[in-house]
Amino acid sequence: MGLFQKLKQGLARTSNNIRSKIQSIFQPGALTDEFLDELEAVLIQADVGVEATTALIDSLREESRGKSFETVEDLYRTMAEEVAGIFASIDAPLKVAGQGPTVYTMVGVNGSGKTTTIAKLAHRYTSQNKKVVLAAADTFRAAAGDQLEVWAKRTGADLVRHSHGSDPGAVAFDAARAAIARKADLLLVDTAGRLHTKKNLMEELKKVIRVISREIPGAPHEVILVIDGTTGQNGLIQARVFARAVDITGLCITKLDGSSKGGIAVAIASELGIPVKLVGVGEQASDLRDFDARGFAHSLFGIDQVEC
Ligand SMILES: Nc1nc2c(ncn2[C@@H]2O[C@H](COP(=O)(O)OP(=O)(O)O)[C@@H](O)[C@H]2O)c(=O)[nH]1
Ligand SMILES: [Mg+2]
Repeated sequence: MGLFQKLKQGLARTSNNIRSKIQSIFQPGALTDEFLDELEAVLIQADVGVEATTALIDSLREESRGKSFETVEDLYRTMAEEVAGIFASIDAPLKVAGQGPTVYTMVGVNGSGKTTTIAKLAHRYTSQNKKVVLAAADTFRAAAGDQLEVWAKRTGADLVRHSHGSDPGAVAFDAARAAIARKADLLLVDTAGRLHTKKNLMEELKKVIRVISREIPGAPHEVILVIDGTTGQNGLIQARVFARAVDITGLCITKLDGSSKGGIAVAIASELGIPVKLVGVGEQASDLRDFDARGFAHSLFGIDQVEC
């Protein structure tokens, strides 16, 4: 199955839900205020978030003035384009260093998919014959380093790790030095995600980022917040917490192959103005794709689209 099909299937529950609710209230013709109110509730329930929903409803109201929607499919298409527009307005591809290693740091709560996403990126870049170094800066979870080691071996990436419980800043330092010395193209930095000591975690992340930026000018080129696409509104709350502490440059929404609530991607992008850069659509190394705003938006409304 293609990655786009996996995404579409993963979003099927959300899109079916959205479609059946809209279908039940849709009447051909002009959009009434009553309909728009109900539509608002449908979007909120789909985790699109208050801010994005308000913006969508407002522009739909604007756009539909003097216009009539003959079929509900017309409406889905208009809405999908609007959602795509929210993403497109902040869209930015993964940044790459002009010279020296490009550094991507993954942050996010435990279980969101940071280590897996690093593995997928390692797979992507080693497949392109790039030299990749992984930094196991999640020293909190004993298994995290082991997990990364398995993926390093599998993908042919180098790994820099210290013993369990050691200073993540020191791992970042060694990894940055190693990436430069070995003329690596990519340095991918894994971090811890425990939230019960929120303050310490944020301080730790800041330190990791500080160390990297000191050792490699212009780095990290991306600080990617990894969000589990199945967590709904919790994802928005997590994004606010992380964005307050560190400068998040992009999002990776994972588990969009599962029973995800993809609406959360719209909510975060809209409220925090952070572009979605990557989506995870499975547990395999190849299950990662660059974010495609239109493809995603069309999938959210269950609109058939050719593979893109
Ligand atoms: N179905 C699916 N599972 C994923 C995806 N990304 C990560 N996972 C799974 O989510 C779990 C937690 O992932 P992990 O990378 O260890 O999260 P971390 O704690 O943030 O490092 C693992 O079982 C992964 O296999 C994805 O895109 N789709
Ligand atoms: Mg991990």
